[in-house]
Amino acid sequence: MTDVKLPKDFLWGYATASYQIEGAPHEDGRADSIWDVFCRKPGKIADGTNGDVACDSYHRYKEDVALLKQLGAKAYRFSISWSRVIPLGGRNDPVNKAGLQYYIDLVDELHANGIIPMATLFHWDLPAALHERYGGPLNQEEYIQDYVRYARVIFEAFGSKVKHWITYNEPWCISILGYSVGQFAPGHTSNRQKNEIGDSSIEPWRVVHSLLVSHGHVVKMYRDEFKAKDGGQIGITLNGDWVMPWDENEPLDVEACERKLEFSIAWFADPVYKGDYPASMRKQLGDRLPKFTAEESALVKGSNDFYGMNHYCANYIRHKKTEPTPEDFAGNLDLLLENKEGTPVGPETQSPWLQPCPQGFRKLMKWISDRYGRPTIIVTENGTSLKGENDMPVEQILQDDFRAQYFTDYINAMAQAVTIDNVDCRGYMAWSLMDNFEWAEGYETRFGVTYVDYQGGQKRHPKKSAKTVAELFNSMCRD
Ligand code: GBH
Repeated sequence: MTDVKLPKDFLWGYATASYQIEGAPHEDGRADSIWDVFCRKPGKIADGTNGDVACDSYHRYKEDVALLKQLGAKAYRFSISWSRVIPLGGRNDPVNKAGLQYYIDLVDELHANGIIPMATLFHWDLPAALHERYGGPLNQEEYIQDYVRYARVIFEAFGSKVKHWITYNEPWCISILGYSVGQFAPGHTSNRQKNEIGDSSIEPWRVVHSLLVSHGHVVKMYRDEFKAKDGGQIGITLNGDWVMPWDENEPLDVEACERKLEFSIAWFADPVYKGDYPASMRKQLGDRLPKFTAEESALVKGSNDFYGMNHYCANYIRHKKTEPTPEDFAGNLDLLLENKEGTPVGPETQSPWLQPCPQGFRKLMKWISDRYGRPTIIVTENGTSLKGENDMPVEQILQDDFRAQYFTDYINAMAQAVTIDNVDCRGYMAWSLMDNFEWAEGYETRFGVTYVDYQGGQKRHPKKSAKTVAELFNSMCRD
């Protein structure tokens, strides 16, 4: 392998999210998020479970921090549950001191152990009250004011204790899975077999417009009122997988690859770096895609101090020969796991959408770097599930060679992007610190470098991959 290296002060560690790990949904005054409500609907979660206990991190955050320290992590990316801090969510609703204190204690514990906190304000768990009150991000005007007030409460409470802020985790998932496909909370969709509520042709585009403009407002507030004294950085985290033409000799498949990146990544990143949605989206969606007012565009443009990049895998892309349907969100193309010759993207995992393709990571980093003028990138998630892991005996789970290999290949690909392609990447958070509630897949799918014994009191046992990750960074991060 090429001799790759990373900057000595490269920030590496692990990521989690509130609803996936905390449990204690109603303790100390927390109120429901849309995920608490969604999990109660029959048939929505594969194994019928929910986040009521999860990893019990609300009670075990000290164990989590000790674990991070044991694994050698330099940073920890966690998310804050809005309805723990402001149970009813709104700008005139009371702040829940006990809920806020949980995150302050967590951050203090991280600092006491020399671990840098990175906080996400919103990882999908919208307060249920705001969804009921006015439809959450479907109502741009109401939603923005509530989100900005929530962010203000957080920034005021943490001051300079947190220097890395993420406004949103994966607006694509919030919007498409929550308001088009209906696979995630709040489950809106045009598919009447799944839900009586929703319009997949309109809602996802509106939701994202609200998210982007609210992100812009929060970043402006942070820069105007907090940045000078608190010295932090703020950005949005976007998911995005690599693309390869199904038939590499078919120019229309090659073109569709670019369109897929625009519909899944540039949908957000173009407004953030260039001030408007991509032309390919305007062309297909017409007036269903909201328009930025001059004021909104100016607010959103330039609103990233860093690009938060979540990345897992790749897909083969085949153009469609028919006109796009009103529900289409991908750019009128098929996402496939095999190319024309029948070659798979990579080996199978427990997640039907995830087949590893490490070189795709390097290529996508370069694509982002080129399109957006070499932004600073922090990889805020990367990781894999493992086929059949949940059914293996514990000794075998702890020997997760497949995951260790995934991290070896992906971290090397990232280091190549930095060393060879001159990509400005300064951090990497593996997903995830530990097995946790994998949303609609429940607990059957594990993503952790640490095994969580759900039947045995949520005890944590590091897997082999945790050691691999530390070894990789310890050898790569040097002058
Ligand atoms: C991340 O999203 C999440 O941030 C994290 O909470 C989660 O636990 C982790 O992944 C592992 O899943 O079903 O074919 O429409 C990952 C990005 C993008 C992965 C959408 C699943 C579904 C594609 N996700 N993708 S499909």
